[in-house]
Parts: sequence; structure tokens; C-alpha cells
Amino acid sequence: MNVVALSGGVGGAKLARGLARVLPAGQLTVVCNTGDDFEHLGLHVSPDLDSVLYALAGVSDTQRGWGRAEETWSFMETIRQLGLPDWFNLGDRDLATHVWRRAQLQQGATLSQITAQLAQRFGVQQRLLPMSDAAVRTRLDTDAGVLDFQDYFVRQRAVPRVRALQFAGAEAANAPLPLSSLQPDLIVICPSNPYLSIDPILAIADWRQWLQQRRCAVVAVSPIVAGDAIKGCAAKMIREFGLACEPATVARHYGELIDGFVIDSQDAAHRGAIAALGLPCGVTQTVMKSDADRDALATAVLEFGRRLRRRDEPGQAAATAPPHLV
Ligand code: FO1
Repeated sequence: MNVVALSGGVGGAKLARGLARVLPAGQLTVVCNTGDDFEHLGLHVSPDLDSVLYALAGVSDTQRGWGRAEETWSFMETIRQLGLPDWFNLGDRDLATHVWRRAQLQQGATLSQITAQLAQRFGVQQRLLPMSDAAVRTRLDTDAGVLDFQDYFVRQRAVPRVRALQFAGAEAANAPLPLSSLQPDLIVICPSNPYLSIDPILAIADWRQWLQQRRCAVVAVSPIVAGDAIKGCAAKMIREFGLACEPATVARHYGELIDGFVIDSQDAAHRGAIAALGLPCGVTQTVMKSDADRDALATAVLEFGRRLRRRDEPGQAAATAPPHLV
């Protein structure tokens, strides 16, 4: 089963790892948000690409949610001693990735070429794609002014109130390859922040049209569990937008782009609200603390997805479809 997964960092990377572990090699492509990318200390940091890269390679720090396991911090200690900007933490092992990426970009390589090289060097057998080779940068319109993503998220600890989002450069950006070359049997939207991680991908016309004209079903996994986000600021943003912090808010946000929605067992009572949107709803444990959890969710999502039909396909009785997973 050929699968394309759209992902942000932390939560998305966990499901991407599960999918990579349960699918045969070569059957998974992960498309990553690069709206969080930024230039820092002369380096090019691609946090979500690296979170997925490290997760697929089995070298990520699963507790922290970003960066590498068994990390050391001599570089940051020195930055601090020298009185240089220390608000963004670059571990010694992680640093190698950013230094090499910068050097390759300087030599004219594209982000997708560099990412493929990194994946190969890390022994990753799945295809990892940035959403674009062009720079697209997420900016947040907040009560503290318009902020670049990392300024908002890390330096200001996601405290400012968010009013709106901009994806600068998205209008002129293309996908990094002809999307007709991707012929998935299923598209998975990972449990990532819909506004900060998935919307930047959807802001690129190539990806949005590819989803709209899909030949296979799209299943999304809710990043909202029991009224909160496992990690990150999705729940805070949903509340700031004046919306209910529940799975249906995310399902409604994706609208016609999805054909099925998976929610956590703790939210089983929300199944009716998803069905009312005309969407088949899968209910299973989506909180991933171990590889066993990641494999179980990946297997459940694939099983659910296998039975899904595109919403415009004849015979699709979305609202009356039975719950597939309990
Ligand atoms: N997140 C933080 O909260 N603090 C950091 O100092 C930090 C450093 C960092 C370095 C490399 C990297 O790949 C990611 C890093 N992140 C850090 C996470 C980053 O902000 C991600 O964009 C978010 O986790 C959203 O996916």
C-alpha cells in the first residue's frame, strides 16, 4: 500500500515512524511542513523535516519531541559564555545537520536534494520531502505584533495571542516534484497542528489541488485529545480563534479535503459529531508513548483508510458507515 503522509514535527513524526515501521520499505512518502524553517546563526534550520528525519532514523529525543537523543550541549554552553543569542537550542549532534544543509544550499543544492541525501546518510528507507524547495515562512499576527514562527514559538514561548496566520512565499511556491508522480493508495494527515503544520502545505496551490483532485481517500488523525493538544499550541490557538477545542473543530477545518477522521478513545463520545459532518470516524488510542503505540496507531489508520472511499466516489455512505475501530 503506497502511502503519502502530510506532517509537521512532533506528533506527525511519531505517526510517520509508526507508518514507516509497519509499511514495507519504499511505500511511504512523508511531506513535511517547512513554514517553521529559519536562518539562525548563519545556519538553515528545518525543524519539522529534522524531527521526521530523526524519528524515521530512530535517533530522535522522544521525550523532548525535537532534536536528537543522547544529545550534548557544548556548542550552546559556548554560545552562552560568549553572550551570543541562546534562545534557540542547537545540540552538538543536531548541529551537524544544519551545518551540512547550509553548506549544500550554498553550493546550489535544493532543499529536497539535501533532504534526500540526509535521509540516505541516516539510513532512512522512506522518502522524505519538504513541501517546497522555495522559502515559505509562517508568520503570526499576534497581540505582540507580527512574529516569525520561531520567535513566537520558542523565544516568546507561544504566549502572545494569535489573531491570524500568514504563509509568506506560499503563493509563488511549487511542490518539489511533479505531484502526478505520487500515486498513493492512501493519504494520511498526521496528528499535527492544523493551522501551523498542515495549513502551510495546503497554502501551496500544487498540494491543495493534488488533494482536491485525489484518486484515493484521505484520512486525518486528530491532534486534539480530551480537549487538549498532546504537545504544542494547537489547543491554545483553537481557543484564541473562538472555536471549541474538540476533534470536530479540526475535522471541520479540513472540510472537503478529508474522507475519514480518526479520534482518540478518550473522545469516543465525539464520534457522533464527526459522523454529523458526513465523515466516517475511527476511534482508537492515538496517544503515542512507545514504538508499540506508534505501530498500533499506524496499523489502525491503514486499516481504517483501506476501507474508506473518496467522498465523491459512488457507494460512499459516509454518515452511515460503521465505526471501524473501537
Ligand atoms: N523548540 C523549543 O521549544 N525550544 C528550542 O530551543 C528548540 C530548538 C530546536 C532546534 C532544532 C530543531 O529541529 C527544533 C527545535 N525546536 C525547539 C522545535 C521547533 O521549534 C519546532 O519548530 C516546533 O517543535 C514545532 O514543530
